[in-house]
Amino acid sequence: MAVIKNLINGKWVESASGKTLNSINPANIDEVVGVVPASSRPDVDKAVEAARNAFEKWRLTPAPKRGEILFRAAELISKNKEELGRLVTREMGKVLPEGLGDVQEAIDMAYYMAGEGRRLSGETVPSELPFKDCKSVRVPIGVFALITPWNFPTAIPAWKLFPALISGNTVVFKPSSYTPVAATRLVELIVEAGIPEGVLNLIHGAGEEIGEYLATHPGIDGVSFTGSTAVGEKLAKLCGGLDKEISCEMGGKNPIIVMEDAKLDLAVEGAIWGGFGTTGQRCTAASRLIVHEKIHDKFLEMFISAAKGLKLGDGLKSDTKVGPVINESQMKKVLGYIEIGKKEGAKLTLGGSARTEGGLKKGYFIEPTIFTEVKPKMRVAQEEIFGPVVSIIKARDISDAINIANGIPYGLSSSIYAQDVNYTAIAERDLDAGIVYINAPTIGAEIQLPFGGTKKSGLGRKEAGGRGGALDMFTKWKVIYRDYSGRLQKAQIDKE
Ligand code: UN1
Repeated sequence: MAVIKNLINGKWVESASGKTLNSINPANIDEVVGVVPASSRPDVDKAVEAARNAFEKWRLTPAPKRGEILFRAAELISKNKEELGRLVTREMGKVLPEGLGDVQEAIDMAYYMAGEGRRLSGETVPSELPFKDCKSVRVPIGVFALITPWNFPTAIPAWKLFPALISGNTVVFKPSSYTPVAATRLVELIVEAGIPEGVLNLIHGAGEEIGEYLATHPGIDGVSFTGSTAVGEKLAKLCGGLDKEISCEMGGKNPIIVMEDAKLDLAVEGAIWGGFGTTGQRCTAASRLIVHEKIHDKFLEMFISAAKGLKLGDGLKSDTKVGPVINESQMKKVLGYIEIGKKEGAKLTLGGSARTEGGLKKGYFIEPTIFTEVKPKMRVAQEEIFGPVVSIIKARDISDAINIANGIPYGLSSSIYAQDVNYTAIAERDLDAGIVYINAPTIGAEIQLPFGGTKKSGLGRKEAGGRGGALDMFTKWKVIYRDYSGRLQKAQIDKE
């Protein structure tokens, strides 16, 4: 069991109150993975102050030098990948190959953003006047609050930490109180890589206790949040009123469309991975399958038989395909949605219950669950469940399928399986989502392109790399005009 502390101004410290929280293995609730500080407002104040004090020096540290620290962090995380991946599985529950994938995504982001230290490019354009030049440069925003969820205990923190740091911001990082140990291990490795004191501060505690206080703190300039739509929208309202930058990655209700000409084996494999991978606990999870009526019954038969083969269990065991859900309240929420689905007339075709037999009795296990005969406006087809529950909806043709896909409050990820290029081209053009996959499921975005959604899936800037990605979240543009004529030149007025 790990005994974890907060990191404030380069020192590992307990919470001011001395109170603690336990982090529990969701596959075996007798196992305490770590004990962490239950921080309160005075701890937040200290962390914000440390980040403020460190900002000036970090801002002036050349970005390539900041990049070298990130590069060393990437090397250290790579070296410790196996240990970190196992920790992710023990603390969050996802199966080990996915725990390792989580860490790999953090490594990818560290290398990518380390490289950005030698780019961070702006524009140089000609002036309308002689002896004058004009350019735009990216500058850091200041002190960021980074608030992350439990479903990607190292990847999502890395999506925020590395772009924030390479851009010259200092940060106060608050990971989910359900996965604090993995987050701390990530931070330890960044410290080992040489991040200066106060630049990266880590504070543990319950979101209800310190989340809003941190995000709205007068010493915070910007907030990057990933979590539920309800919390994200609330924080965005509060921060907007305080003139703080805020970006939120939130929920999803992501569709896979399966057309009548799709390769069904491929579509079934993708739908299983997208729907039940990570126990459905991804904001990108494929929780809706929109299936053409001509192949609906055949697809269903194949999908159900594949889902029956998914073994529930501890993610560290090599034959486990679906791990537990994260905690008791999530378990109640998912089971509650299964009841809602039954009541509103969807047909429960597979699963639907918690499982407690044998090795499952100490964890939060729910069977892979399939609803069929789902109507597009039912709650199980509209609301994010965040568990191993997939709803299947019949569609008449491509335009019916696209309408159903878009007819939800979310727009994060989407997918189509089809051979006809005209179908896939229409899907590319018309699916209202931040990400569209062709012949691949809704999960598995790569870090070198922007990540984020439309409607209730995302507010503000996007995450990750590429044009329109996280550098836009963590920097602001400054424009510089330099006049070297030695006289007053008047733009728009001088004739020569
Ligand atoms: C999330 O579920 O919050 O595209 C992030 C994916 C992963 C990231 C998911 N790369 O599924």
